[in-house]
Amino acid sequence: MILLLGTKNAGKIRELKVLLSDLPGVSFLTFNERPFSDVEETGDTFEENALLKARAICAETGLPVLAEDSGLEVVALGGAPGVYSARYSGEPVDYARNNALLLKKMAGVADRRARFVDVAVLRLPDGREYVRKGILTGRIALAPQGEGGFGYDPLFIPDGYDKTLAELSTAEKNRISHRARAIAAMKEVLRSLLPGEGSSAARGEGGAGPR
Ligand code: ITT
Repeated sequence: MILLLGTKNAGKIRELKVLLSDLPGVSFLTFNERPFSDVEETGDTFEENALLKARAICAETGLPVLAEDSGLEVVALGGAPGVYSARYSGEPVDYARNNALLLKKMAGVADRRARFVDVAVLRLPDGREYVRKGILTGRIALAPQGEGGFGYDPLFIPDGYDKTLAELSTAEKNRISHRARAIAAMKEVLRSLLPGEGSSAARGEGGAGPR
């Protein structure tokens, strides 16, 4: 199976390639090998936006597409920046400016609970769709720390850690992240779709149904 990664975000592509590296029988194309148009993210939820991206890129390319929408939800900010995470401080996307705005909004706020959410969608050219979600809970740091990862990683301390995601190695982030969790579930679907495999995950046995 050839699968197109339906994202233009370099940080996501870097992580997805590692997370998906142990899937024999599936080869991956990125935007670099098979370019596609930008998709307007007009949905109110991560799931709606992930579906919009997967459907549009699949329709444009005729390829199976794995797209995702992800972001940060901060409890004290009523779930913001949420689906606006990438462009929280305006266009063009600027991670340092987003982090500065988040810190400003969180100045003096004692409740620093937050979570990362990732909704992955696999869309096949015949119209089948699979949706899988991953969550990572944690808290917002008082100042940016670390150089790794991307986006809000320098400000996000996962539960059970005293370091930000940007201070963890890629391998450590990939063991716990919202993206890793969504992709682990999607890998079960992919494995079941490959010839010669049972299709229980794709059929939805064990609560992992198609959408
Ligand atoms: P595509 O739509 O092309 O995939 P995008 O960057 O626009 O790229 P999203 O709309 O899903 O993707 O926005 C994701 C944003 O959420 C991203 O820009 C970061 O600000 C934040 N984010 C998501 N996952 C993250 C992670 O693992 N670490 C840090 N920030 C993350």
